[in-house]
Amino acid sequence: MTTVFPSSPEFTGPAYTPARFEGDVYDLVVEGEVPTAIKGTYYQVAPDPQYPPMLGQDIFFNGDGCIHAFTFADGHVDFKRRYVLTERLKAQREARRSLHGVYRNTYTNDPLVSGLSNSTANTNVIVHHGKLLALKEDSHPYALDPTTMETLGTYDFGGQLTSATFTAHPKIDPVTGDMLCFAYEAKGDATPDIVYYEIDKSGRKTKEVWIRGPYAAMIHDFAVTEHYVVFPLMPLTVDLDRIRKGGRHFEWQPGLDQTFGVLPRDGDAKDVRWFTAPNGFQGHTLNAFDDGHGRVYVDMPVASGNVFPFFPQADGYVPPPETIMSRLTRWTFDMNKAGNSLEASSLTDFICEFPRSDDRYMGRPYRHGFVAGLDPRRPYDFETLGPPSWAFMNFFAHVDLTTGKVKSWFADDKTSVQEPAFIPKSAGAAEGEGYLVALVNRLAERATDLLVFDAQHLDDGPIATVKLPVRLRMSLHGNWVPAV
Ligand code: V55
Ligand code: FE
Repeated sequence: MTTVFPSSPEFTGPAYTPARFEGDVYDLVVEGEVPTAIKGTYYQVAPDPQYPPMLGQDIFFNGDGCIHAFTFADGHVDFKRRYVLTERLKAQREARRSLHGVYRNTYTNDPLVSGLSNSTANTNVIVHHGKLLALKEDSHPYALDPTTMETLGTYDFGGQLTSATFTAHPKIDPVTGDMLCFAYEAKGDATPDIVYYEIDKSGRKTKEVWIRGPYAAMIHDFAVTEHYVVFPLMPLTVDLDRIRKGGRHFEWQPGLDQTFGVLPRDGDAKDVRWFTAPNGFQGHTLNAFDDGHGRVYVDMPVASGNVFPFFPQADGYVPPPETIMSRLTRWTFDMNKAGNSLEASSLTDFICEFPRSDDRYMGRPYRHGFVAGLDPRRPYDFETLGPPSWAFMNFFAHVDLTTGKVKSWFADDKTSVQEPAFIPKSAGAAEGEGYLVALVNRLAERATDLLVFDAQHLDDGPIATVKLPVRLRMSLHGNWVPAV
């Protein structure tokens, strides 16, 4: 490779410099003690561009998906890192260069990849009916073998997927094991169509409801409860003309409401109700539940403005990052009331994102939340590190939603923390009783560690630091899969 990566923040520094390797490390070095109760694999995915961008610049969200697997057994942790061998990555490797233009704009790609899946498979990984699915919301999933991490190919659930796209944030119903999932822009670029699916634990589609949104917008995550699903349409809209002219897929709309579609799970398209709240940025879902009487509660960080500076508004404006603060919010939808308004209340008073709950309580009344937080009052080694890069966070927090008590752990002035995942102590353990794992970037050392906490005692600090001998690129989402 004779070209080099750009010197912009998207491709430089301890978190964002591409890592680009694949490999295995048997028995990672552990400081402290990994509890033997932790048995299974933590899968997690990073966008990691194989080649410098064809157009000379690119956004973080367009990197090729590379999966990390941390397998825990007997107090030891083994590591594997593999690219998803997507159609686009295979074509790039053959050409020995990037063939892809603007994020989610196939009109700007090299003709060599026309007709191929545009998926980078870089946003989330989840195991369902024995398949490791690598997800990107613009395309069908990729399936991999969970043990070997060999890519099997694009996956349409054996012909059952009728949409052009598929979410990166499916949920598993803890009672049935069904995958509750959806697609937006489900009939292709800029279509306002949304489809909701339920896929049972043997991989059979048991429900499919098509609805039409009021406009085409990003629906990055969604929320499920026992009786409802909620689709948050973010004020990031899509315009086919702009895309055809080679422009950005998404544009921030500062004057547009936050919109939510609420679908009863036993209902049909005619039963969807639309709710609106003032302009803001809906983040990832922590959890949601309903009271059995038509009141639906959805908990998520919500920011006052655009968290994605790479999707600016029409005049190019992006707010200064220090003015954008995501705060954990509870939305209440009352299906007994007419109208389109909903209530918002604050759950905590600090900046956070990447919320996770004990997945055994997905969609049900729950008590424990875990987040990555940003406390701007904490020390930061600006002299060594320069300005913090996008998605910089500096602490983990456990929020007890019953008592309102928060326990947190600040890393240090040279560490950025990533999304945590909750691991139950055992299948029958009480809610929140278990461990929290998360990657952290050691920014001064250009290193990456996996930390293990007692989930109920984050403030005691990690009980184990699992050290990687190589730096990983900044990553996104992951999920815990217990050993069988
Ligand atoms: C997100 C991430 C994406 C994407 C769309 O975090 C939304 C939100 C990593 O790619 O394509
Ligand atoms: Fe996400």
